[in-house]
Amino acid sequence: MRPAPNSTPDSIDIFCRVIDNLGDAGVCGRLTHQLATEHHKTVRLFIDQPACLNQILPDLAQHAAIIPWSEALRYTDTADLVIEAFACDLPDRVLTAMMKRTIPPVWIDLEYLTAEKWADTCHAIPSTHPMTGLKKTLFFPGFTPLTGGLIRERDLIAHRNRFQNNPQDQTSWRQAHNLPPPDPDCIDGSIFCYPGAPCAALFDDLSTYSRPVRLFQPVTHDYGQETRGALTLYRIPFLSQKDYDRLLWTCDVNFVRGEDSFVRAQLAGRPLLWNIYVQEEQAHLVKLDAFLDLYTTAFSEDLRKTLAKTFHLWNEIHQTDKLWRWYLDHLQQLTEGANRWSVYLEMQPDLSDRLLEFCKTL
Ligand code: TRH
Repeated sequence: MRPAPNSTPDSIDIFCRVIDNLGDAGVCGRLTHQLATEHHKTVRLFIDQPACLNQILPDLAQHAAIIPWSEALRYTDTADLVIEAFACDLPDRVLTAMMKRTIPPVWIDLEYLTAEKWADTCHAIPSTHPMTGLKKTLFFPGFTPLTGGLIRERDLIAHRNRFQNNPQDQTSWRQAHNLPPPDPDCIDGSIFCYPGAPCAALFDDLSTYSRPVRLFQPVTHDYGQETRGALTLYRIPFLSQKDYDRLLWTCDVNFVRGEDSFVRAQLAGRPLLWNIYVQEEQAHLVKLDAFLDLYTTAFSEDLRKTLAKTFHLWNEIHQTDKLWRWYLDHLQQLTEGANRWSVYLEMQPDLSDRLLEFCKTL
């Protein structure tokens, strides 16, 4: 039975099919973890590639059931809340079980993140599923109070602040990952991007920078270290999500991609450069500009324009323009802007709270 109005669901099923890379599993695993550990819900994550979670969320199975997608074909009991992530198409068996309940579960279609304005109006819109007559509601993560918000663990910002204000903690963490300690003479960055990003132009430019630059790049093989002029690139083993946060927190600038690392970099309160996931008909560029419009609202006009250009350069493979040095020259202003943005996000309820609040309204 679904819980009475004004209460939140006790049990939650999340369905996820991995399209590519780690983002879909990363988002669903993170949400599963938070709903189980902070909200004390009974959560089952049905996922077609459970192995993706081993490295990024090694302790998830201690808190929630991780169930291979094939098991959904034997699905009988639905949870109070069913989350279909990224329109992954629930198996017929699941739809049948949902229809069989006297009071059907709350069915949420958790969508991809966008800063586009329409997300404000399309968020939380219900529709009737044509085949089953069940009600399904679109849930759009986003940056404004009118959207579904962003995943942000309850203590994340307190942990981040403690870590960022404690050089010893940062040094110990770095030592454990074979990274050099923080050094005020150096600029440290993390880098996680798609193969299409213009890394060659970036590395060229940074190798002649006026200060040493150290870039830390999590990779799955070919670990090692390479120095070219002012730039040293450290290829380190891929991290868990928890450690990846610490990497973002300890760096002066973070190159991130996709969706989840992009959000975590914003919550790190440090400047970022976003390598956006390419979509058909250049739809991703509209998404990129929508984000920049919001993110740079409080920046000076000059900074705003050049920052937007830098973000665009980072998304064009054949780019040879050299704006990276400009970026590093303006790190202080960019850090102030990144902090303001993080505070703006911190003031809003996170996605899990909005999701559970939404269930109460039904
Ligand atoms: O991996 P991504 O490119 O993921 C996605 C998918 O491609 C998806 O299909 C697409 O729709 C979406 O992007 C927009 O990038 P993302 O979203 O940043 O996910 C990476 C995950 O990996 C995230 O949860 C953070 C995690 N991670 C670690 O845990 N450790 C690491 O060392 C790194 C670099 C990342």
